[in-house]
Amino acid sequence: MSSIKDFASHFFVTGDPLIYGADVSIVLVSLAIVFVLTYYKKWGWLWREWLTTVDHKKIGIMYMIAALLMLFRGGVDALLMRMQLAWPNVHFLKSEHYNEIFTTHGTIMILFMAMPLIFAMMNIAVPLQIGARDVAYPYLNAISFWLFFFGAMLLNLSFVIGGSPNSGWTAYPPLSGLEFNPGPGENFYLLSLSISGIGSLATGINFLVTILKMRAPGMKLMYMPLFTWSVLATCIIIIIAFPVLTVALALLFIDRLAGAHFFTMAAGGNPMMYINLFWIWGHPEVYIVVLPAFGIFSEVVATFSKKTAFGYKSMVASMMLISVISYFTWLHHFFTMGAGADVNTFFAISTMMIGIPTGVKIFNWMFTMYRGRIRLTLPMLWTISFIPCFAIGGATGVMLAVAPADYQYHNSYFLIAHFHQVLIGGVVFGMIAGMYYWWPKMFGFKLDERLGRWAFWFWQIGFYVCFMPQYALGFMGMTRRIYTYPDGLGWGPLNFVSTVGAFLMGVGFIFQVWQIVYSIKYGERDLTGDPWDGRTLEWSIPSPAPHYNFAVIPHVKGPDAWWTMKQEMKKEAAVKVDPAEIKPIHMPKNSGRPFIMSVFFFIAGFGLTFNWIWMGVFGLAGVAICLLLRSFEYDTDYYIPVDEVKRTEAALGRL
Ligand code: HEM
Ligand SMILES: [Cu+2]
Repeated sequence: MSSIKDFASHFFVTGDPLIYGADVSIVLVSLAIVFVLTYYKKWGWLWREWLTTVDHKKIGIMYMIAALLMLFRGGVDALLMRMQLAWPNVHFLKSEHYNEIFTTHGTIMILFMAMPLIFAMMNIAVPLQIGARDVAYPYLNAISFWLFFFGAMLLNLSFVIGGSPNSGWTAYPPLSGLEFNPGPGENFYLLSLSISGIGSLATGINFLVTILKMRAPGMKLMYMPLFTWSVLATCIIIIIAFPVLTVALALLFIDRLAGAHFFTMAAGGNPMMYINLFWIWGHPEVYIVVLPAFGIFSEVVATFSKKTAFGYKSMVASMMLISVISYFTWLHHFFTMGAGADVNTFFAISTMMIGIPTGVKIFNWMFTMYRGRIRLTLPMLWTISFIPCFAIGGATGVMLAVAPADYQYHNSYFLIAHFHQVLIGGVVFGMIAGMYYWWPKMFGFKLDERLGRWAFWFWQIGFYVCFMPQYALGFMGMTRRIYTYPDGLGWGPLNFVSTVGAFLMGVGFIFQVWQIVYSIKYGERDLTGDPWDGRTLEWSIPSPAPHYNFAVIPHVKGPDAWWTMKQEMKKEAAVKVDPAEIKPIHMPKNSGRPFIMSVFFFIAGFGLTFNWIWMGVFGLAGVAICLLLRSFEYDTDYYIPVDEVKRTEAALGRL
């Protein structure tokens, strides 16, 4: 009995009411899901329609749902931290617990919220924008999604089983090494990021090939919508950056599992090596998440100003430039670690240079709006609010890039305020704009404007109330990653204000949940397929798109393909499909293997986290078998007959 208890207390996290609460809610939510699925007999539907799907639109929706759940989890972490810091000498969270929370918050927000959210938008929009029927490798696309999903689940599990990582989202050794950090926490971090990282790399390759190879006839590169361009730039960064991360994580894991010394001074290794590798990925990573947001803003501004994007070519050039320069800035993350004046100067200048193309883009968005017929819809509101927010974030970024001054700001709350300003103002606002913009395309109805405006204002006001005081706190000497502070430093009031702001954003999020639930019932249906009077091809087909997307692949004659088609003929005529042109459509078949293979990855990751080699081997063997089976599979695709396409299109009023 006592040995069981011993084992269980090593295995399950105990001793904290918050964690018992989480245990209970995990069990309850799981039971509720199982009950609902069984009661409504939905298991078969779930498996056939979703878990085995290779349709990019459904994969995009699953990414979006998972990312919003992770935004909730990361947001709860954020609120817990802000509660802890609201007054001096609070003892709500223990120091150890605070460390775990800022670690999981950062990790989840960047890797399991921002990344999947951009993958969601890519999946939902890119194939439609370029007139394709799917991505280049639909089966691989499903694998990418499930690897991300199970990677995220692995990290989330650490909260109740084994214990969370606690050395920050950057996991610098030696703190994250075995000597100072025994136990499974860091292993959870390393393995979950590795598993989902494979998926991200595959997504980068998949979309690069899709954009280069799958465009509709006539769509030259310079005719592509700006969102597609932003994804192309992003994919290039992903393909170069992610392998570096994987190597860094693998080496650190080998240090921990097998006692190697890549990053331990003692036996000839060097922690600086890890720090370099991490940021060679980490800096480009921030552009991986922000460039697609730039793409979304470009689409939204053009659509809701009724104008072609101003300075298309300079937009493209600036994105490509950013994707290159972002590789030469990584060292600004450790100006204070002794690289010397020359090296610091190089990286200070390269960092500041990124401001130039970014500034070009900001001016282009403003010139697009200038004299445009602006409609203040929800996507447009979020886009307009992004501009000042990102301008301030960019300015404080340039302040941080002044190497000697960074000795003052380094690891202070000034930095915390800066990166939240660009990550929330850029990435989160951008993805929310994209979500509102493409929502009718995904689901066939619009999200309610009135509730959306409440959400918007709560988010906006909350944002500034939360983060502006933090710049001041940074100047007052408050450092990051401290779990409490003494009275008498004058930090109390500003921290309290900041916490209030965080909760206002929380209210904004609740409004959005309400907005979605409300709109499912009462949202305005989109019967035209083109609710915003759009400019790009995704608006030329019905909402939601039939699963083959285009009954007849369009011919593209210039930029803003759909807009020109609408100009040339009446809109009713433009959406009509010529029955003579319909041919059988070649589509990939669904497959359960991406899901099953990712479960094996999860098992391997879980086993290795606890150093249970047998379980790791078992999981990896499962992965190998899945791969092997796939290579002997020939029955992977099928044709949709012409009749069926005709029937579908007729039902949608397109024939
Ligand atoms: C929604 C409102 C948010 C609030 C109130 C918030 C709050 C916080 C707080 C209090 C910290 C810890 C600071 C410290 O003690 O050192 C933190 C750290 C961090 N946050 Fe957020 N956050 C929010 C959203 C986000 C988003 C959207 C992202 C990324 C896309 C993000 C990324 C990070 C990262 C990377 C860290 C650093 C973690 C570390 O030091 O290891 N946060 N945040
Ligand atoms: Cu950086």
